[in-house]
Amino acid sequence: MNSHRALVEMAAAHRVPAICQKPFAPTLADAKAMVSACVAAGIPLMIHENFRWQTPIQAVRKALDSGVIGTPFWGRFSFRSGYDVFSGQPYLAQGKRFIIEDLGIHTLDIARYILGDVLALTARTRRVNSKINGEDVATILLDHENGSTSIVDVSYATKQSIEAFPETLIEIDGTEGAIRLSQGYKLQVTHAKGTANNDVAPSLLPWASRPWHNIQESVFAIQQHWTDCLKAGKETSTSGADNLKTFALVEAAYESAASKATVDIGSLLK
Ligand code: 89V
Repeated sequence: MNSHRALVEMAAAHRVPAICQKPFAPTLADAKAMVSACVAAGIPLMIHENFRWQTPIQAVRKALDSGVIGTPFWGRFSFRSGYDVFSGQPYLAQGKRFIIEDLGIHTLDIARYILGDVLALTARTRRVNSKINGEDVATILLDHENGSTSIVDVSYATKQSIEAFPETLIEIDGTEGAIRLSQGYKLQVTHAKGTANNDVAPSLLPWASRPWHNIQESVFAIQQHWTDCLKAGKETSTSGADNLKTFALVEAAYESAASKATVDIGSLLK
């Protein structure tokens, strides 16, 4: 993350389109500077925020866009796991910040992707695992611009009979029905005419392996989107400008957890 600004600015100086891994940058000020550098150079910048490209997340968005549940007024975006993420990525145990910065960033992005941009955020965090430095549990309340309220809850300290890693579970309530994405990639959509149940499992690409195939397929999908947008001259779904709004939620969550106050997102993005 510490290298991102220098590398993106180097790409901008050479007018080379850039993909930057999440988290965007060490600070929101760096991220804003990176967006400005790319705008000034006239090059596209995409943040590699791949979770919204997962097959089950795309299916939830499609169900909501179809209008069958009416206007959404409440949502929950949940990632609760006891998976030993530290054996593959030992650096995750070392940082002062952990779950919001590494994983919650994805969940917050999904909340924005499904229910739209956020006006205000309130967060609580804690560390359950004493062997790591950062927080491994976070509960975040979001006030969306469209008037809906959602909860983003993430945990790496949750031990259940079925380990759901790396699934994001989603509940959306609307004026005419409800959407439930539950463990095992099961999508249930209830509306005035009844209930539809669908399997929205990701495919296992030839080079992929379980349980990571969901994420691996989304990496393929975001790269495909990048090349499609480059060819068509279109802005990517997770452009630098878009991802500033997700990154602001990460910064706001740490600020709110520390101060116990609700953070106004608009003032962070000015
Ligand atoms: O997205 C990531 O960078 C990963 C994981 C999905 C495990 O959070 O760290």
